[in-house]
Amino acid sequence: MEIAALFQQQKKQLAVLIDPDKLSVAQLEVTAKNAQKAGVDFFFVGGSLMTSDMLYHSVKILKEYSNVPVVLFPGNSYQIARNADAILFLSLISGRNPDMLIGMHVLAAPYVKLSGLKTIPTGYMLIDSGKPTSVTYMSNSFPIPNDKNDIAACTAMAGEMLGMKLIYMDAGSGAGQTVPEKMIRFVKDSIETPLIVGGGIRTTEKLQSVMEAGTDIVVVGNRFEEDPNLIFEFAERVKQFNA
Ligand code: 1GP
Repeated sequence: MEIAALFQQQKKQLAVLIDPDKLSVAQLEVTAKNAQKAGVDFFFVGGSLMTSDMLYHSVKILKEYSNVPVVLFPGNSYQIARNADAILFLSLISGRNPDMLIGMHVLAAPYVKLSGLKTIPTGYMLIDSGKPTSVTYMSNSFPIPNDKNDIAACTAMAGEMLGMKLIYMDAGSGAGQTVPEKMIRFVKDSIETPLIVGGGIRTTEKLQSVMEAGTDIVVVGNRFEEDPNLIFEFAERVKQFNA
């Protein structure tokens, strides 16, 4: 199946977020093997700031130890690795920073084209999680207040009308508060586009409740960095939900 079509399935899916700065080669191997065995749907690879120059190598290791599709989730225009399967071509539609809406994209476009990566236009929305996160700081943008469901829904609708193929609501990596279920439901009811939610999801109970609220693709990063064996439990919960 074409990678873009993998995102359009009528079932819940799990994405494991890999921050190449944070995982050693040994940890990457374990994570890749566990994800493969557990039947995880995607790896998302990226971060708001990357200092290690490990992006290409991390993708290589993930692909060596698994068949799970590897999708770049870039924090800026430098995060392009041609050995991945696709790139979320993210526009930060919750913010009003022109660089994050279009500027970085112009810089990245020729390199993305040369890389041959499949691009998946994604409307990226930051949702306030109570305190500043790396991504709000690095993107120089305000997140959507987490009780403003109407703003979130209208932003997602506008993204969809602009042609985005995915909407990604993110509370930010390591967020203390996840995107509220009420907001997820509100947004989900306003769009047809598959909805990705991530940031601060640490338990299978939370995974369950964000799926019940309407999330199509759940992203988990930090919790699996701490314990890659939890991938099995989380993937099992997604499978049970789809059964
Ligand atoms: C952040 O949505 C991701 O961009 C995942 O967040 O690392 O908190 O799981 P966590």
